[in-house]
Amino acid sequence: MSPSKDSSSIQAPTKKKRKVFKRRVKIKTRKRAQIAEKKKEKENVTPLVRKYWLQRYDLFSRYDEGIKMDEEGWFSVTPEEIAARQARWCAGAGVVIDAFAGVGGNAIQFAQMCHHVVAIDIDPKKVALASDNAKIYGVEDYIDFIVGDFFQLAPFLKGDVVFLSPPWGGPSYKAKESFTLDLLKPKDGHSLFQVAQAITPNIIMYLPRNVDLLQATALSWLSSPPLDVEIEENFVRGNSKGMTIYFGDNIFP
Ligand code: MGP
Ligand code: SAH
Repeated sequence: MSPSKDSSSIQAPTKKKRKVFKRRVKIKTRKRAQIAEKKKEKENVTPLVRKYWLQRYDLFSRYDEGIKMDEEGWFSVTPEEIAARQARWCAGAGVVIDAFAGVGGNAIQFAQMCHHVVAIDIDPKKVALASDNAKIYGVEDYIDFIVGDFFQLAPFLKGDVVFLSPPWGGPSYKAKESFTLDLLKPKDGHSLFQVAQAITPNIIMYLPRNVDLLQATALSWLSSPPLDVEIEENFVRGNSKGMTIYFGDNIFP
């Protein structure tokens, strides 16, 4: 007959053992949460978004700290290096109005180089994402986020620079041999420029790399005397991404 186990012989785990066990459970739980998060992230990466997801660290260098995007955000956000360059043009400016702020790629960079940013987007989800993203960069206190239509808000806005990166009609913009300003959404580039010009002559436009440059630079003639214009083609890792056109004098106190 085998001896039955006496309950009194089962020893309670020592304090040290309990600690080790607790730590193991904690690590396992954390790992499980990380796997679930990665799975969720991958699920959000639709076939359309995949190409942009692969460039995620060019879009936001601090992507892994919790940057959040939606589909339109993925294909529209200005890569960080380009956004930083655009912000440098108006370094030291008082108030920059980011009229189409999206998930915050530009607003975050303006907030790092200028005094204050008014970031507008018509889509409340974008504003929520941009606000969370701004926190990751520690600049949320320098940005006023507004959910609204830039065209309706414009008459009430005051600022030293207006930044315009409107929708280009999705990634299919490049199918056009020459992207004319009437293709910009929700209004043509001409109307958009006029609305911005009523706020300030210092306007930055981020446009497709196939934009009709003659047409875009001719916007400067809407002012008398015509505004100074600078054109810049923007590259990331040697690949052209867009054109930035700077109007006005970049003289900021
Ligand atoms: P892209 O041409 O769609 O991507 O956008 P990419 O990686 O250059 O792919 P390729 O196959 O053309 O080589 C290039 C950049 O344009 C993006 O990173 C965004 O900054 C910008 N962009 C693209 N779209 C569709 C928009 C848009 O609708 N609005 C704004 N403001 N920017 C856009
Ligand atoms: N520069 C941004 C991307 C802008 S994409 C970034 O780096 O993240 C263009 C944005 O314009 C979209 O988020 C879209 O919701 C917004 N939009 C479209 N129509 C608008 C309007 N009438 N007023 C304000 N925002 C608008």
